[in-house]
Amino acid sequence: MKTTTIILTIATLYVPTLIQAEEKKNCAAKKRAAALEKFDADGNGELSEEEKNAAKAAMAKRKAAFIAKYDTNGDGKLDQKERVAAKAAHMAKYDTNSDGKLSEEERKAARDAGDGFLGKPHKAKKLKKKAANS
Ligand SMILES: [Ca+2]
Ligand SMILES: [Ca+2]
Repeated sequence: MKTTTIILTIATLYVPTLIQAEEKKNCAAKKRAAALEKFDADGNGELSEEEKNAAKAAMAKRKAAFIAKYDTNGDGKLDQKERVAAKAAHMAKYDTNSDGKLSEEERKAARDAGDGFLGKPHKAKKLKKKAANS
């Protein structure tokens, strides 16, 4: 009985961590695959230094455009309130079935429109939690 309780407690504590780690890993793998698809100009399945630099430049440009769009107080960065507003605008635009989440298809639609949310889904979840608690 005691052993079962201990095992259940350990499982309860560590399973969410493992799931989060898995989500992060999947997210990173998807990002890598998307970057490869987009920036592997010579199609050799790897990113050369030049291709990596092109990818970095494109990301920096995208990030600057994103910040400019949602930086309502004009300080050149996004504070938590601006990020939450950005996320809300993004959800309003791409959560086409209005379930309050972005499915893989909805996320893909945003990416295809060149409007992928900056930040990982698990980070967006954390932001949402923070906003709910404040
Ligand atoms: Ca700002
Ligand atoms: Ca949805």
